[in-house]
Amino acid sequence: MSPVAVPANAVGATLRMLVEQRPSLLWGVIVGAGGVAVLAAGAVLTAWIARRVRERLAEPPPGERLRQVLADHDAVAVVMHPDPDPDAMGAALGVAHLAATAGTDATVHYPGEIRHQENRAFRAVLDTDFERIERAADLPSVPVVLIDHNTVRGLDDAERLDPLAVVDHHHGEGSGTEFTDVRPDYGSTSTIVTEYFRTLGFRPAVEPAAVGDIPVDPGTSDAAAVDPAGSNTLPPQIATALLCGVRTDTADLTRGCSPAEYDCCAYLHPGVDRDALARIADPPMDPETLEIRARTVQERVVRSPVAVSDVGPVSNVDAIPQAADELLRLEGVTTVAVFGQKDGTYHLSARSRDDRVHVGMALERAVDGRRGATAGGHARTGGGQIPVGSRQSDAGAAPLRDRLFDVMEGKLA
Ligand SMILES: [Mn+2]
Repeated sequence: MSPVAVPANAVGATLRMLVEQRPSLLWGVIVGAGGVAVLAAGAVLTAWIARRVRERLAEPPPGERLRQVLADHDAVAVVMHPDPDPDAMGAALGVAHLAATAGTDATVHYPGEIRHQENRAFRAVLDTDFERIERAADLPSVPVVLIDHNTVRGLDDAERLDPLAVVDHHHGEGSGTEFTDVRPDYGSTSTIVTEYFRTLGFRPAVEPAAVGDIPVDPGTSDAAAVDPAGSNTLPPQIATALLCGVRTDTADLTRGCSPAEYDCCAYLHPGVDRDALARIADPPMDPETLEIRARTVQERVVRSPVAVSDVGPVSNVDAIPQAADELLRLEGVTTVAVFGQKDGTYHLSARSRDDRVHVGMALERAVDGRRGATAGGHARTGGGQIPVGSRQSDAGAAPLRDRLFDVMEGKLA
């Protein structure tokens, strides 16, 4: 006899007893069970109706909403930040293309300068048409889309601008009047824009594979059977630009990456112009930049693990942060500061891979109380400018170097 037989028999016996002695109670149980079943069915039906209603009311994905917002205007101005890097440029080109597919004219603008050799290579290789502006008043009088930053920077009359839309991956309070998509957990703005194309059903146009490339298998690729002139085709220029953006902002998928960056690269891969990508990733360097990098190494003063280097007069201040990156590669060194002089100002750049040093705060302390000086930054990177004529630097570069050592070594609280 199995163990469950006893209770089963007991239940059976109880039921028989009920049927014989209290038939009305049994009917009560049957009617009650029927009622519960009807209620349950009603609940399932209600949940189904509620889900359908929610689906109908649900917001469309961000890419669709942005395309709708863009489509509502004849023209828009896409605005990048004052130091347009491949992420800003790639995402801006992407949004301009999205606008074009929605029948909206889009122009791309930037304050500041495109200086870094990789940024210049991007502009030249991808044959972009970006327009430099100095004031918001220089923009055409059409709604503005802010890319890769969320509050207007680098324009004196920034308060004139009230952006229609904002797409960015930096922390901040900025927003657009009709569309805001700010995702600080993403590695780049280009990732976000790539997601728009993907969710809207765009497919990268397959680029003819270069010699030695792994051929794209149309059977497994998102890019299968794409009509290159089709409206849902992502042109190679845009796919390549977006991939460049992801690459540089994440240091080749090694820094600040989310799974979205990997998905984005896989999606773009078949449509990327690999020759253009290589030319942008490894552009020729102008002689001065290379010389400043060499001088940074030669002129370094090391008090392990801190190194400081004074590179003297420079004409291209953009080489200084690159020189700081270079110096940080030195074995035994985890924190560096590099400075050079241009037009009566010290330009300063610092880096650290030591968690005990907050570079931005250290630089703020280094320039504290110096008239006309500005400095700051993040935990690992920072920069600043100090007028050469100011009190501290009157005596030359040596006191500045000593002070940098002190703040980097944590001697000045
Ligand atoms: Mn970015």
